[in-house]
Amino acid sequence: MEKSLTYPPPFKSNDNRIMDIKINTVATTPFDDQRPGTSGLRKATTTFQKPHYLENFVQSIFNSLPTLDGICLVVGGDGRFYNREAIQTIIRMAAANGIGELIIGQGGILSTPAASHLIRKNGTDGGIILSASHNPGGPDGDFGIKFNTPNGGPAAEKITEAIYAASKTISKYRIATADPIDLDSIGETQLGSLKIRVIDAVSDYAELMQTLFDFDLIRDYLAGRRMIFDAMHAVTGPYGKRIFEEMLGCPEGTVWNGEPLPDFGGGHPDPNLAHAKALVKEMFADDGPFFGAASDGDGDRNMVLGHQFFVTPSDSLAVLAANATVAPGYRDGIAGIARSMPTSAAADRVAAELGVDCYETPTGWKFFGNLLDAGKITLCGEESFGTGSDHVREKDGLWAVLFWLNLLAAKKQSVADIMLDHWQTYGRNAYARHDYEEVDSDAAKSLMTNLTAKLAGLPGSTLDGRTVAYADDFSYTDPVDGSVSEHQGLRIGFEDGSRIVFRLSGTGTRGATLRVYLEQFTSNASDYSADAHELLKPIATIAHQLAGIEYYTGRSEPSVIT
Ligand code: VG1
Ligand code: CO
Repeated sequence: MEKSLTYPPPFKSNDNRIMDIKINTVATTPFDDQRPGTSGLRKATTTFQKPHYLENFVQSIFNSLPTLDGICLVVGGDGRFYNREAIQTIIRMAAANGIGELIIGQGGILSTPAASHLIRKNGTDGGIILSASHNPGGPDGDFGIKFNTPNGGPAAEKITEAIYAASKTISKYRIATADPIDLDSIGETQLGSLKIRVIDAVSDYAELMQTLFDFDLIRDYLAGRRMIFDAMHAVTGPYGKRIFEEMLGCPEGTVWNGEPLPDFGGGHPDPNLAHAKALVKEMFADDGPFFGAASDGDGDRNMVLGHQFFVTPSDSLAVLAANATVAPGYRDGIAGIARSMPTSAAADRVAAELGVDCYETPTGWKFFGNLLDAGKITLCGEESFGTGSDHVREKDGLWAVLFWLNLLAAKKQSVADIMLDHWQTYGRNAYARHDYEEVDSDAAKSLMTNLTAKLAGLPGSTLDGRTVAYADDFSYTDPVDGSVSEHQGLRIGFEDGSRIVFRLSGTGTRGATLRVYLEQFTSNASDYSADAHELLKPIATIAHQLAGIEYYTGRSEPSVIT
């Protein structure tokens, strides 16, 4: 881990405001629903607004740390409704718990990858990220909170389980009485023994990007070409404006929806074909831009589009891996690749060609941390619009967009041509995810139980003309620390290279969300121009029948296809 700043960072005493505090110990009782999911604790905003709810969880995080004495944490969020209130609470609790310093993004804003970078760059003891990522925000939307460890990544399961355990026995929390801290002015404030440093949220991140990509090449290439970056009124607005419009010379207006809003402008800040509709329409217009991209609520997801062309996230990981050396940060090649289990095997084919290892992990970025820290992988990704590398320990939306721009500038080809070339070399893993949202939780569990019981009998049998090669309940043993994570999704693989995966979401907040992941490999050139959904129709039908989706959920169609 690089530590380019000294720690603790120098304290500028001429610029601080000193505020007195009174420390209170508040009696509380546990909530029974504070188990972090795929990515932190995510609940309806109204749940977080219940008296003691946020405080209990924050104190549970604190109670599970080895020490609090004088430690430094990064704090920031995606700007959604309740972000500022939550940060003020965390500040007062940090002051009362003997924490030494908080580094906070201006306005309480930090994208998830920028927070990860700040933790690493300043060598802090971790960070708290306030986000429900791609879930809608606002008083009727969702809120979330996540703890990241000193490597910059989401806490591993061992730690999230310790936080959960602490939340079940909590009886008191410590909080200071103090005036709200000004989060909008850059500078330092002293609150009792706690130093609060409000910093520019964008600069360090933008600097990091300049070390990884050839900004001069990209700037020259973009001159006279039109691209769009849709920040979806979420956290990447300020990052996108600085990087695309100020540093890379794109005209004003290149960044769409660039102002972070507490309710994301009423939208669903999830960068996919279903939720970034206006961008997709513009990209598919006859005179549409050559390149378009979008990011999610907290800036860790990305969607990449060419003119009249959509790149699946699984393909994006494979293409970036195959061409990594075009970018200065990856000029020496990559050590290995990891993908989450439901992500298509497109990256595996590239890894095999490059002669590097490819790891298959459970869903969620926390499972990449050990592999990245151990230097076993350089790139990693998920089918859910997440791509990243060892530059931070979170997925990184803008990083992926810049990587694509660097690639386009180096190859001087369209997005569609790059993708077609890739398929001609490696074959195509046609891919889609079908989500059944807000289904009855018990019905979803019954579906999974019933399907699990069928798995053992499937291998060797034939479903609609396809022979099942394997069927299992995915279990992962971390190659670095040996920890085992079970029940990570049901996989059914066929001899022809197609695959169906079933999982229940760990980020949804209402009922259950059933995710069905469909993959079909083809090396038949006539399939390269075909619609993925056409190619996947036969296995979608198998999935429906095998799991009894309509029987259990009452749904004949998914709510969202991505
Ligand atoms: C979803 C995605 C998963 C991703 C997670 C967090 O989880 O499927 O790949 O890591 O969201 O992404 P689940 O359990 O609902 O399938 V983010 O951008 O919401 O932090
Ligand atoms: Co996100």
